[in-house]
Amino acid sequence: MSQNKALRVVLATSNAGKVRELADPLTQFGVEVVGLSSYPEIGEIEENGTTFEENALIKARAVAAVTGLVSVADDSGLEVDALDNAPGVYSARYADDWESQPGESRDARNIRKLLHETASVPTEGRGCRFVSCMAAVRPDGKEMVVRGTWEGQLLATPRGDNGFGYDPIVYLPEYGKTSAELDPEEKNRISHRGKALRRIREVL
Ligand code: ITT
Repeated sequence: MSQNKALRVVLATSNAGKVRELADPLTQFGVEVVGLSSYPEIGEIEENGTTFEENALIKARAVAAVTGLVSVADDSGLEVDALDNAPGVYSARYADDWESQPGESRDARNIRKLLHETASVPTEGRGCRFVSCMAAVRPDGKEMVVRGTWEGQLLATPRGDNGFGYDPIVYLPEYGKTSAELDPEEKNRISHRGKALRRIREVL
């Protein structure tokens, strides 16, 4: 592998929110970041693992195999104490069994279902955490996976417009804000994804 090629990383995600949070810090680290849109032949990767680690490796392996480049994948989600850690690995697909309201995004439908399912949970039982497992796979087969977590409290009403996914309903008591009220740099400094990213960067 040439030195140039070793510093080129394909981000194995089609989630625009994750791309926003991962591309800049990796670029600042001197890595050339390539998006999945450069490889339309990869198509949808089936995430049939039962843990975040398994799914992150499934995505990173598939992309490294096709591209011949180092691949980084993030599998992440929200664990809610009162729901025995659901939606967990199913966070992206959580409300796919619910009908969308007119103009409602997938993220907004997920939030609507989660707030419905936790409507009767009192404040003291509303603990939750974001989890990000990040896998890096090299074309020579070397791989690693790391985990970052971020504890919060589930709100009953969404707040804030930044971020993506469940950000508007996850409250960080020590900041007095939801994850969607943090600016992107602040979120990256303290989030599950920021922590996992800093760990994986050390091995790239
Ligand atoms: P890729 O597999 O293409 O990366 P995806 O959205 O399907 O995209 P996941 O299977 O890892 O990715 O699902 C992650 C879901 O967890 C995501 O869609 C959000 O609903 C939620 N999530 C993860 N990180 C989050 C964050 O930082 N803020 C809010 N929600 C987050």
